[in-house]
Amino acid sequence: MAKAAILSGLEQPLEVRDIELEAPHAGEVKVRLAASGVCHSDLSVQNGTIPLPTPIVLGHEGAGVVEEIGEGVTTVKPGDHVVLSYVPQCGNCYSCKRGQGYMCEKAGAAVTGGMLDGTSRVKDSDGSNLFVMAHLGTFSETSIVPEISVVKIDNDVPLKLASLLGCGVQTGVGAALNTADIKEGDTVAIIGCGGVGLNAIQGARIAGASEIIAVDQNETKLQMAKEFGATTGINATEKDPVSAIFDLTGDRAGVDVAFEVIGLQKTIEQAMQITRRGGETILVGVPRLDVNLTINPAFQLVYTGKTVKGCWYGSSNVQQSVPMLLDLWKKGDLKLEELISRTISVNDINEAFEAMKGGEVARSVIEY
Ligand code: PAD
Ligand code: ZN
Repeated sequence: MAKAAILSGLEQPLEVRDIELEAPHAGEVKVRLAASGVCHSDLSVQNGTIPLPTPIVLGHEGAGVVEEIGEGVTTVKPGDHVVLSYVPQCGNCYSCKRGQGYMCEKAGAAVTGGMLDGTSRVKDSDGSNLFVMAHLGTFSETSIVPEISVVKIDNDVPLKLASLLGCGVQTGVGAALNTADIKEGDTVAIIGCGGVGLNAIQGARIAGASEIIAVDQNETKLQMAKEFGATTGINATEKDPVSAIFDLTGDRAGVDVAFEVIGLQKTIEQAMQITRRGGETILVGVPRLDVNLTINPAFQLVYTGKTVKGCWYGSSNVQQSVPMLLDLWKKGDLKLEELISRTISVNDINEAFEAMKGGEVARSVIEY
């Protein structure tokens, strides 16, 4: 039995109650969660931006301790500390073998809300099956997850900090280090400085960008952005970010790399506009499925030599990037503690969603 936060339908508040878990099947692992970050993508399932079946245990950014392993599991054993990856990475498929673990062919099954074979390991209090987000469902004290969704880490890393590597840090830092091609001395802009955007900012700093322009509509976020490495902040409620960035970049008319980390049509268009000729636009925010762009290919892509790139999970291969990120943290180059605005109990999940809607927090982290 485990206490979990369940979404029963669109726009419903989450309900916290006990669930029952089966033993892990072959190739699966039972993990006792220590912590789970609350990401905007969880909220996006609740409001329908990311369509997933319900009733579902949300949460996809977690870390914990392996409690039990299923048949054939070799990479972890009970007692191991692990970060959960919201993208399973098998290491053997076409994408994984080409260094694109974030596009692993096993990952498509996540839309079913089940395990890799589509079936459920979790039952509600009335005995009916529950779905889980991203094969994980980290808003639960305990979870059954695929072996290929766990990354073993050293036992001395605080699990509360490690949980953030499961999504926000991996995605944001990876967007800057892997998806984008930031060169030493580049000027970059980040539109949206929440839990993911702040990590794109610190990733850009690590990649050697010399000017980092942060755009948000919340003054607290712009303050945080500066702590994470932004050199300039633009409050989008006070100034039009596009003309402000044209003013800042002079004849170049835009930044070398622009990141959109919200998922709105308007801010995606802004990110494309503020990208200089020959520069890159990196789309990280997850838009609603009905958002469409009108692109003039001659002026916006061909004559201007611009690239627009989608970023899924920071284009990360987790077995390599998790230890790399922890090394950066140990050296003091990567901020993790500073991302945690609030530590909460799973019972406070709806308040955490409200705080996220209000733009008040970088990350709320549930501690179990
Ligand atoms: P968040 O809610 O913590 O941050 C969003 C930020 O955007 C907040 O600081 C807001 O104040 C700010 N904001 C909102 N509207 C505007 C606006 N019009 N102009 C300027 N600023 C604005 O979210 P998050 O950082 O957890 O997630 C951000 C997005 O990234 C979200 O769409 C999420 O689903 C997506 C995501 N993508 C991946 C991926 O792999 N691509 C992974 C994880 C999250
Ligand atoms: Zn996320």
